[in-house]
Amino acid sequence: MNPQGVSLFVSDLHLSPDRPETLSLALSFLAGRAREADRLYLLGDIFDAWIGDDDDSSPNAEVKAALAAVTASGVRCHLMHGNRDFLIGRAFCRETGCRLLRDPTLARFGGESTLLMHGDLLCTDDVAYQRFRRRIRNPLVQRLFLWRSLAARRKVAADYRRKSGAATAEKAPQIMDVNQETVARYLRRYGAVRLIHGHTHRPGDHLIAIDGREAVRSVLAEWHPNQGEMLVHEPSGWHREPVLPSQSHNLQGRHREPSVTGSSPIPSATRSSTVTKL
Ligand SMILES: [Mn+2]
Repeated sequence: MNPQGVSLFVSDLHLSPDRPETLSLALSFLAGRAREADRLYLLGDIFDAWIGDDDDSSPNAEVKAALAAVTASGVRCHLMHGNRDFLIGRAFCRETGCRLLRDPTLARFGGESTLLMHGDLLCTDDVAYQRFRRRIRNPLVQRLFLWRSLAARRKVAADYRRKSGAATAEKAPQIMDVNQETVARYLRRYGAVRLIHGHTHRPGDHLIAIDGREAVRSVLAEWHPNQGEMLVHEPSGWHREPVLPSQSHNLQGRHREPSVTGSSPIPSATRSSTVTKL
C-alpha cells in the first residue's frame, strides 16, 4: 500500500448508546472533515461493543449509514478490528464500503514504512489479556458465538463488560501500556520507521532508537463527549487535529462540519528530542 494525498487516522471512539455526544461528534466528523480526505483509517474500537453485523440497534445503523456516505463520496475507508469491535465482519464492509485491514498492516506514507496496529497486541505485560485474546479470536469460538440469538449475544456482552471493567480496575497502570520490547520487535520485523496505534488511551508521539535508526510511535487519542482527535498525514508531513462539536449543532439539530482550531506537528523520525534507546 502506498497511499497518496491526505490520510486521517482515528481510533477508540467507543461509540455506544450511552455516549450520544461522542456519537454526534463522530457523525459530524464523518459528514464534514472526513470527506476532505483521500483516506480514512479507523484503527479499532470505533464501537464500544460489536456482537454481530446483524445488530442494527443504535448507534450501529447510523454509523454504518454515515460510513457508507463517506465511501460514496470517494474517500477510501480502511477499518481495523479493535479488542471491542473485532466481530465486525463482511456484511458490515459490504454495507459501508470499508475495507478490513489486518492487524498489523504495513503501509507507506510519504515514503516511510509505517506499521498500523490497534495496539492491544503490544500490551504483552498483560499476560491474562493476551491469553483471553487468543481464545476469543479463534474463528470457531467466534462462529459459535455468532450462531446464537441476538438476545443471547447481548447477554454475553453485558456479562463480559461487567467482568472486564472489574478486572481492568485491579490492574497496575504499567501493565495496561505497551511493552517497549514488543514495540521494537514489531518495528524490526516489518522494517518500519513509524508505528501508529490506539488502544492505550495515552496519546503521544514517542521517538525510539532501534539499531541505530530512529522510529516514531504515535498513539491515537480516545474520543470524549466534547473532543475527539485525529492524526493527519499530508504531503507536508504529520500533525494532530482536534475534532470539536460545532457550537450551533444543538440549536439547529443537524450535523455540521466540526470546527477545527489549531493543530500540533509531530516529530519526524530524523529530528530527535527525547529518544528511548532499544
Ligand atoms: Mn482497544
